[in-house]
Parts: sequence; structure tokens; C-alpha cells
Amino acid sequence: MASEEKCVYTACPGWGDHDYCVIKTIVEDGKIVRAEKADYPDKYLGDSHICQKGLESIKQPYNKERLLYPLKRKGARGAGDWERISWDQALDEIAEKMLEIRDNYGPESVSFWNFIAGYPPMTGLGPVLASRFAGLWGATDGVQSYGLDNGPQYAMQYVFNHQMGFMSFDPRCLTHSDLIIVWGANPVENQQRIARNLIRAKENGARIIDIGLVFDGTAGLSDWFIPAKPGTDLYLALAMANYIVTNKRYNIPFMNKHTIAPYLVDVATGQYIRDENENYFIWDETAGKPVALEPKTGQVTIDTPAYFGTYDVSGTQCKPAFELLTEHLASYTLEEAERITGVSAQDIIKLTEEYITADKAFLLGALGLRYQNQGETYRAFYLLGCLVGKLGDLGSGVMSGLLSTSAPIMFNNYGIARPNGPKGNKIKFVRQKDFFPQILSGDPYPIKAMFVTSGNPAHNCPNRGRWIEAFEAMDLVVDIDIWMTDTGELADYVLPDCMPFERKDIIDMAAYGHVVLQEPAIEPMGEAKDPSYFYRELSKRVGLGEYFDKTADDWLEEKLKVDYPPITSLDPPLTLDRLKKEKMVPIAWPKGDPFDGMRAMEFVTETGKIEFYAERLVEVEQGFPTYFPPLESPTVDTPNEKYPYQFFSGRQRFFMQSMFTNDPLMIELSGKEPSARINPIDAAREGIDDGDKVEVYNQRGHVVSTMRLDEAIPPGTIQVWFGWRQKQFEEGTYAELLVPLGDESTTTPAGEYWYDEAKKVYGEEDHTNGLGTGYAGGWDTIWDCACALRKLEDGKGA
Ligand SMILES: Nc1nc2c(c(=O)[nH]1)N[C@H]1C(S)=C(S)[C@@H](COP(=O)(O)OP(=O)(O)OC[C@H]3O[C@@H](n4cnc5c(=O)[nH]c(N)nc54)[C@H](O)[C@@H]3O)O[C@H]1N2
Ligand SMILES: Nc1nc2c(c(=O)[nH]1)N[C@H]1C(S)=C(S)[C@@H](COP(=O)(O)OP(=O)(O)OC[C@H]3O[C@@H](n4cnc5c(=O)[nH]c(N)nc54)[C@H](O)[C@@H]3O)O[C@H]1N2
Ligand code: SF4
Ligand SMILES: [Mo]
Repeated sequence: MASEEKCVYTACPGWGDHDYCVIKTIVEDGKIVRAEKADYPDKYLGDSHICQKGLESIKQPYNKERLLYPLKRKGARGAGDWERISWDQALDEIAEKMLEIRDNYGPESVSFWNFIAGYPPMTGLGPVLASRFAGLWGATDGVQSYGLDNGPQYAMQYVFNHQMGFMSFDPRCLTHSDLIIVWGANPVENQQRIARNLIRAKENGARIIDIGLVFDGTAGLSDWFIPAKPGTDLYLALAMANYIVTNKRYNIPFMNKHTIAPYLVDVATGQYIRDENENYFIWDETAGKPVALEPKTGQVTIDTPAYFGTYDVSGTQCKPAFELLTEHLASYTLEEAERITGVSAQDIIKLTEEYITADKAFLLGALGLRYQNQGETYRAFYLLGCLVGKLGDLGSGVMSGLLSTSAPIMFNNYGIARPNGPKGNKIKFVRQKDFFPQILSGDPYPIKAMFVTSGNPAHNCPNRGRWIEAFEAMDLVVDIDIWMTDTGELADYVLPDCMPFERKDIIDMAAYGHVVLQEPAIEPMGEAKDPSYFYRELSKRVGLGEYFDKTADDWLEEKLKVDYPPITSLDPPLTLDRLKKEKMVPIAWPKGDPFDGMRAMEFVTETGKIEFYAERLVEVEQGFPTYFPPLESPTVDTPNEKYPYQFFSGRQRFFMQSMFTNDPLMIELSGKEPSARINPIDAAREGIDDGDKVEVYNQRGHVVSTMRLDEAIPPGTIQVWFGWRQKQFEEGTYAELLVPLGDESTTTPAGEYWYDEAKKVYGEEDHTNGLGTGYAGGWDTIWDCACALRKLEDGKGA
């Protein structure tokens, strides 16, 4: 008899790649047999998609490395000696230890690492309940100002006065472009939904230029690959801007309408001039007098606003922002740009001309400019868009963050995470730069425990050695995961969560304009438990029981209590019952062009305009985007004698961070074992042959690996693919070498300014969104790392 197939929807286990697919999971005889693209009822919003990782993910629940039972450490930390215990024993012992720590040192001595990016779905019950628990308990959150993936937020904060302002768009916008400049991103391997739309765009005749470092999958798809020296893109962008300005190739009507280009700035203070009513001013060249513009709504209605010159307004010397920009850009010459970036002056002109003359052009950045100067680089991207007026028109735009969505969806996650509102939040925020020193010193208060509720920090965070030291100093480390990870290996207790295939949730952040019910495809394997169980049982034991006495269904009802018109206007209303019947419900979103929030051209800046001049940043001498070399990556002007190579540990298509690194097919496709790669020119100089064993090292750590010669890697860079686990390397791992993120030594005056401002804007009590971290104040320096190498004759590292 043919057995019956059942299907449910699941948040893809490869969730952390920013594509956020829902997959259709097909079950036969209680076993998952297949995954397919989801069938969205609204075919337009639900431009459904699945990639090789989504297809392969169905094997994950059955992987032999799956964590099936609560485990308690027996031997020394990290020695791998575990005892299987019951959930009751685990919960009793953990709760007892927590209470003891609270009694001795205060609740803030318990810390949470709730880094939600890779949890499927990241606004699911696991991360939200962890945040609720931490907030009610009064735990310490040490992920503040961490710096990861946050350059775009800084740029948006200072260009648009909103740090999440224009993070997402529907990548189908790209199919309306004539030219797409992919800048520091590799969507072909990292964001496959974007990649699919690059291909659609190409089929429509678009030209693709890739400005990158390594010759990756996206370079392969592009018509022109422009390799830039690591961390110098900011110089390149500013030289392009200078070319546009000096050759008068800018778009005055666009700048008049949407930007602060003609706004007058006080030469002495660098601040826009304003009158007592907060009005701004421009200068009318014909009438020879200033004209006031209201804040937020002011429109340039005169024909001849001055772009150049110096004026006197009631005794104040001032200049149009554009004049100041011209002066600022003057030193960014093509010759200097060629010397610093390695891109020839001729190519810079060609690139800029193509950008200017294309009818519809997109600057598609993502998160691959992980250098200390990235925030300024993304600001320079917006400056370029403003100069040539390629923003806000279907097919034209600037993207810095790269989250794709058909229509943004919001839920009541904050309400769950913060039951007593922002002021009732008891979390103590400690900045990354203070977190590890505090763990080791106990000053200003001791941190004695850590719950790793999402993320895998000992694998993915720079400077792995710090984690080993920090955990060693703690009395209690609990890791909740689905595998025994690099982090779990260092814990006292590891607790098995369900996989998304085994738990109920609402997939509210799926990027496809639908609210989707995730139903279990299979029974939990072993003794895996879902988050509602874990937090209910733990809270009971520590006196917070009343806050967690709910089933998964109850929590999902809470999630739906949202005040968001595309959901509240649904008819019939969106209830859990409706979701249970329909499984997925499209939100009320107007039909029309693909979503790009920028297209409304409405900005919450004080001027109401795009502020490519940030008067606030004058305090740190960065009113306009200003080049400074990367922190550690060697450049022509800042060579590094001891560690002459850049160490690049970017990702590839078969692993999703630490996920899929235990999948035999993905391991096979990733080359069977980790390797380091180097350009043949460097290899010849170093006397290294393909297959030699090498040690790549710096002052922080090392990794021992086989070396492969590869022309895809530019001279001066050594690359190791991110994803491989520590135990898969012969010795060490890439994370040992990396520059600590958000550390004292890696922040800058602009970072500090941003942090202080974020606290004011978002509130001292809770400058997060209730989930995860406050982004402000640190820089992503994951590629901004120098190293040296030596060949190992005996295969052993130092
Ligand atoms: N398969 C897979 N997909 C993923 C992930 C994964 O682990 N695996 N991770 C997800 C996550 S969390 C993120 S944040 C995104 C990141 O996605 P991307 O931002 O695309 O990140 P990377 O692959 O880290 O880097 C992209 C490219 O930046 C280029 N690059 C490096 N340095 C420079 C430079 O100085 N100048 C220029 N112009 N280019 C440079 C490199 O050539 C590299 O190919 O990917 C997501 N998608
Ligand atoms: N060298 C190097 N380091 C990097 C990067 C790099 O490119 N190179 N990229 C950086 C970037 S951009 C990012 S965003 C970070 C990502 O850093 P993390 O977010 O720490 O990365 P993941 O490996 O995705 O961690 C997700 C964890 O969740 C677990 N998990 C998966 N599904 C479930 C589930 O259903 N329940 C529970 N409880 N756990 C689950 C996974 O097993 C994994 O341990 O890494 C950063 N680190
Ligand atoms: S693109 Fe990402 S989210 Fe979509 S199926 Fe692939 S791994 Fe999963
Ligand atoms: Mo990321």
C-alpha cells in the first residue's frame, strides 16, 4: 500500500544566510523524505525559492552528530567527557547554580549570548523567550556594540537618521536595472535569492560589474570584475565622487529635490545654519539673498540655489554643503586612488562613466567590506547615488545591508521579550570591549555564568582564545543547540533544542510577504525539547514561573497581537486558528512594483533630505565620508613587515556558518577538508607548492592547513574558508587569528560617538530591539586582519 505523504512548512535550517526561505517539508511514514520550494498562495509576493542547502537540510535531523540528550560535563572543561542526564536533573542543577550565583553576586552575574542571526527563524520562540527571560532575570548582555554586520547601520544612521532605514528591498527591483555594480558582496554564493535576480537582470540585458577581492562566484557571473586592494574601497568611492564633481557630471535637479547639497553650512562650526524656528537656508544666486527652508518639509523652489561660493548670512560666513563637498573631495585624485586601491585611473573613469550614463543603475553592497572603515565606505555609496541621482527610481538604488524581502512583516516580538516595556527591562548592557575584561577581573561586578541561547561564539567569534579563557573563569556555562558545537564542547551543560522540523513556530520574518505557520514535520528526536518547555521549566525553578506558564500555541497567539496595518487590516483577521487552517497568509500589501522602501523618498532626517553631509559627525572630523586605511590589513601606505598578508576567511556556498559542516555531501563539495589558499605569485616567492602543509599565524593565534595555489586569490591575501569546525583543522582555526570585534583597540571616535547617540535615541533601558544586540559603536573587522605564513616540514605548527 502506498504510504501517504504529509507536508508542512519549515524555516530553512540555512536561515542565517539572509535569504530567509520557508521550505515545504514532505514526510512519509513519519520520516522526512524531501524538501521543496514553498507554495505561496500569493504567487507574486511569494517568489519562492530553495537552494542546495535547503534541499540537503532534511538530512540534518538524522545526522549522527545530532545532540539528543542533555549532557553534563564530567572531566576538565573542553576535554570531551560527558555524562547523559535527564532534563529534570539538568534543570534542577542549572537552576540551583543560577540562584547560588544570584545570591552571592547578583542576577547580573549571569550573562546571555543571544546572537539570533542563525536561529531558524531568528524571531522564533527560542530567541524571543531567551530575551524575555534575560530581561526579567536582570542578566548581563555582552553582545553590545559587537560590530558584526553593522557598517550599513552606521551609514544609514548618519545619512538617513535611521539605522535600519533601508536595509531591505525586493531583489526583483534589480531586474529593472541596466547596470548593477555589486560592491564587496558575493550574492551568488551567499544570498541565492539575490543571485537569482541577478541572473534575471542579466537575461533582461543588464550589465554586471563586481568590485571585489577574490574571484568568487559573483565575479564569475559578472561582465567586468574589478579587484580592489583590501579595505580601500572607500578611497575608490571618493575618487569616483571627485571625478563626478570635477567633471560636473552631477544631477542638480535630483540633489535639489532630495539632498542637502545646497543647504548652507556655517564655515566656523560645520553646522547647518538655522534660524530661531529651526529653518535651514539656501542661497538664491539670482536674488543674491538667503532663502529659508522649513525643517523636515523644506523644498527648494527657486531656480538658482547656489552650489558654490561663500556667503554672509546675518554676519555668519557660510557655504553650501556642495561647495564643502567639492573641497573635501579634491584630494581624492585618480592617481592616488590608483596607487592605493590598485584599480587603474583609466578603469576608475570607465567605471564612473558607466555608472553616470546607465539609465537605471544599482549599487549593490552587502556586508563584505568588513574593515574598520566600512561605515564610512557605505556612506560614500549613498553619496555616489545622490551625486548622480540614482536612488529611489525602480531599478536604481543603493543597497548597503542586503536583506531581501517581498514586503516587510512585523510581529509582537518586542511585546513578548519585554512584558514590562523598555523601562521594565532589567538587562545590564555591557559593551564587548568591556565584557571580556570584566569576566576576567570581576570589575565592576563578577560575571559567573553564561547561557548561549543562540549562536556558536567559540566557533564564529574572533579571537577564540578569549572564549576559552572566559569560560574557564565561569562557574556555569550552558549551551542550547542541536549539535555538540565548538561552543558546546567548552560548556558545563549542553541541552538539545528541537530542530525547526520538530517545533511549532510562526515564521514571521520569512522574506516573502506571508505569515507562515511552522508545524512539526516529525516528533523530536531523542529528548530534544522546544523552547517553551525549556523556559517554562527553568523559570519555575528560579521564581519566574508566572511569566512562562504558556504553551507554544499561547506564545504564538501573543505574537499575533501586533499593531501593523498590513496585518491588522486582513479580513478575516489573522488569528492562530486562521493560520492553522490556511498555513500561510499573505499580508495586505499593495500589488505593484517590487518593494524598495527608498522609493517613497521620505526621510526622517531633520532636514527631511538625504544627508550626505552629517553635521553631527563634524565632532569626529567626518562630516563627509573620510578615508582612513584599514586597521590591520596591509596597504601600500601601511605595510606590515611582520604579518605581510591579509587574512581573509570569507564564506562559501556549501556551509552556512557552522551549519552543514557535519553534512557529508557538503563536506565533499567543500573540498573534503579545510585548506588555505594563496596566489601562485606569492607561493613562488615563499617557496610553497600546492599541497604543502603550512601554518598561517599572527600575534593572536594560528591555523595549520594544507596550502592550495589558486589564482582566484589576489596576491597579498591568504584565504581560509569560513565554516569548518576547529576539530576539522589539524591545529588551530581561523577564529584564533581574527581581530576582536568591538574591542577597545578596534573602535574609533566615530564608533564612540555613534554608541553614545544610539543610547540617547533608543533609550538607556533598552537600546536593542528586544532581540539580540545594540549594533552601535563597534566595527566589523573580520577581514581586517594581517597574518604571516610558514611552511611546515614536519607538519607541526609552533
Ligand atoms: N552559503 C552561505 N551564505 C551565507 C552565509 C554563509 O555562511 N554561507 N552567511 C550569511 C551571513 S551571516 C552574511 S553576513 C552574509 C555575508 O555575505 P557577503 O557580504 O556577500 O559576505 P562575504 O562572503 O563574507 O564577502 C563577500 C565578498 O566580499 C569581497 N571582499 C572582501 N574584501 C573586500 C574588499 O576589501 N573590497 C571589496 N570590494 N570586496 C571585498 C570578497 O571577494 C567576498 O567574496 O552571507 C550570508 N550568506
Ligand atoms: N572567520 C569568520 N568568522 C565569522 C564570519 C566570517 O565570515 N568569517 N562571519 C561572521 C558573521 S557575518 C556572522 S553573522 C557570525 C555568525 O555567528 P553565529 O550566529 O554564531 O553562527 P552560526 O554558526 O550560524 O550559529 C548558529 C548556531 O545555532 C545553532 N542552531 C541551528 N539551528 C538551531 C535550532 O533550531 N536551535 C538551536 N538552539 N540552535 C540552532 C547552530 O548549530 C549554530 O551553533 O559569524 C561571524 N564569524
Ligand atoms: S537560500 Fe538560504 S534560506 Fe533559502 S533554501 Fe537556501 S539555505 Fe535555505
Ligand atoms: Mo552575518
